[in-house]
Amino acid sequence: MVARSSEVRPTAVRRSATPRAGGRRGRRAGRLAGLGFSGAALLVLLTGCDVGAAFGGFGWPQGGITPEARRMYDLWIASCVAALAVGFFVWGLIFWCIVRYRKRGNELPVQTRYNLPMEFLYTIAPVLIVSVLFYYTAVVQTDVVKTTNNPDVTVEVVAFKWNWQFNYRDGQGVDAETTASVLGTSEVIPILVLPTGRSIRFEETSRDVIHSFWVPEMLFKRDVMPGSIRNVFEVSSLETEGAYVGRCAELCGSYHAFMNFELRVVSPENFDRFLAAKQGGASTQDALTSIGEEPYATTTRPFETRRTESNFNPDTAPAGTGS
Ligand SMILES: [Cu+2]
Repeated sequence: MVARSSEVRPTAVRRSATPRAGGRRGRRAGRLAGLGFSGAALLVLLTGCDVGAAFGGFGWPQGGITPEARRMYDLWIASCVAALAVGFFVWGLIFWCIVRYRKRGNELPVQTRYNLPMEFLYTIAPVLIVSVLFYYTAVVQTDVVKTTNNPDVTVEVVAFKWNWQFNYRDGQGVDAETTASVLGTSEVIPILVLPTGRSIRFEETSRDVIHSFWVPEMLFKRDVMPGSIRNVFEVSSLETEGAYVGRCAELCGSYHAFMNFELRVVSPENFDRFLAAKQGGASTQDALTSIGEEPYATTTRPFETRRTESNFNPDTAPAGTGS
C-alpha cells in the first residue's frame, strides 16, 4: 500500500500543476477572499443593528439600560453573526468535500500540498477576521471604560461584608465631600437612587475584601478594591426608569450571595427632590415616599439569618444543635 500511494502522489502533483487546474484554483481563491471581505463588511454593517433579538441575544443578557450596554450588546451580536458566517462557510466546505471526494475506489484522491495561494488565504483570512474583531472590541471597550471630567452625578460605592453604602458626592476623588448617604443593613436593602438622562460616575472603595459592583442591566461589573485603589467607571446615561437588582459579583465570604442592593432609576426632577430631602436629613424611605416611590426594595429582600421553624429542620441537624 505504501508503494502504491507514493506512486500516486507525483501524478497528483503533476495533474494539479496544469494551467487549467491552476486557473480554477485561482478563481476559487478569489471567491474565498471575496467571501472573507464580505464577512468583514457584514460585521461592519451589523454593528448597531439589533438582529440578536430574534435569537435570544445569542446568550447575551438583553435589555441593557445604558448606551454603553447597548454598544457591548451590538458588539456581541455582530461577533456572533460573523462567527456564524465563517462557521457556515467552513461547514459548507467540509460537507462539500465529504460528498465531492467520497471514496469511490481504492485509488487515493489527489494529494494537494504546498498550494501557496491556498496556504496564503487560510493564513491571511483568520488574521483579517481577528483584526476586525480586535478593532471593534478595542473601540467599544475604550468607549465603555471612558471617564469624563464633569459627570452630572458622582456616587461613591462603599462595599463591606456584607452590604453596601452609597455616598452622593459634591465632586470627584477621595477629597470630595459626601452630601447624602444610603446605608444597607441586615434588615433593609440599600437603594441607590439615580436619575435618567444624566452621566453618572461610580467611584468604588471597599472596607475589607474585594467585592464587585454589578447591576445586570448595565451589562457591566467592576471589582471594588480595599485600600487606596479607587476603581472608577461612568455611564453616559440611564435610559429607562425602574427598579433593578444589584449584586456583589466577587465571592467575598459566607453571605456573598445575599449582598444585594437595588438601583432605582427615577426622573431627573424626582432625583433632585430625593437628594434634597436626603440632604435635609430625611431617611431614605421618607425621601423615596416623598417622590412617590416604593420606600423599600422591590427586586430583592434581606436574607433571613435567624433560624425559624420554616428554615430550620431539627430532624436532620446534628445532636445538640437547635433551639
Ligand atoms: Cu461582596
